[in-house]
Amino acid sequence: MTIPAELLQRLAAAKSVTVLTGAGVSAESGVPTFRDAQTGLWAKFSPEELATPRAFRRNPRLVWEWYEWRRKLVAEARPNPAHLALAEMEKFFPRFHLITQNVDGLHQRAGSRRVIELHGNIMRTKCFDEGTLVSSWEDTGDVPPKCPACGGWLRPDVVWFEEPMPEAEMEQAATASATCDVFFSIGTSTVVYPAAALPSEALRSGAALVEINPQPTPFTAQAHFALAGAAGVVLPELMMALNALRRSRRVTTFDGPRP
Ligand code: BV8
Repeated sequence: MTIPAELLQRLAAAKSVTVLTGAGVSAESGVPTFRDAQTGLWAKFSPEELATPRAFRRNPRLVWEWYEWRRKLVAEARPNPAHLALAEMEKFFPRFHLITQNVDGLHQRAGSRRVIELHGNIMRTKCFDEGTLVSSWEDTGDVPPKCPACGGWLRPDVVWFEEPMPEAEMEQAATASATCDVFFSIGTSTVVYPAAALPSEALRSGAALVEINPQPTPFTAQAHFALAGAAGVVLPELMMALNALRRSRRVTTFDGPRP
């Protein structure tokens, strides 16, 4: 895919870039997206049916086991070229924010150092009743395991549907979306709110919206640049083109401390 010259120019002049990623960025690592049909044991459930407090209260074992299955899959997954390109992109701009809806931690494993996890992280566990993080517990054979402090159920440290968003992360994400020159929406169907409102925030503040997704989304028509391709293909090409531009124009690494 050829990266539009105008996009390269915008990026070469950009002082602040914000990226929002969704499950599509991890698709090439073998982590199923939410749009992918669930398979095997989980074929008859939709993620929206399982990722809620109600589902957990109704059948804690089922929900816990779904997350155990996903945790094992994520632990065996490796960051793909999309994650690696975004880790490189972080160093390219004076101000760069990476906001992710993903809970797999693959951005961090690819080397991204500052990641705003809007929906938590599947590799962390917390007490369902107290909300406190729990890093180890006795294997009593209970499924879900019990909180060592209060005896309540343990659960994954992710934001379920109809649960409130983490305030600090949401505030950081909203500010990063409202103060950037270029906003990338990558690998997300942009249907889950309030994350899906961030591209609108960026557009309202005058940022150029770049979408990278093989499929159209509700934002494709509003995007200044809609790159219809896989993130693992488009992002490495984008970084190669940006580096070539920098070499050709001897655009030095942006001076000034990264905030
Ligand atoms: C909230 C963590 C308010 C868990 C997730 C009633 C009450 C309260 C709220 C609501 C309500 N009714 C509706 C809502 C709002 C609700 C919502 O938006 N629902 C949707 C279904 C309409 N939102 C919430 O509930 C949020 N909380 O509003 O709180 C509140 C306030 C006070 C008190 C109480 C409540 C919380 C939402 C967070 C849910 N948690 N994940 C877990 O992972 O198990 S959401 C989860 O689904 C993801 O994190 C992500 O956000 C979303 C899936 O979206 P995507 O990441 O985009 O993935 P998807 O599969 O959809 O798309 C993949 C895309 O990639 C596709 O476009 C595909 O084309 C593309 N692709 C594929 N391959 C590639 C690719 N792209 C590039 N390269 C490739 N190779």
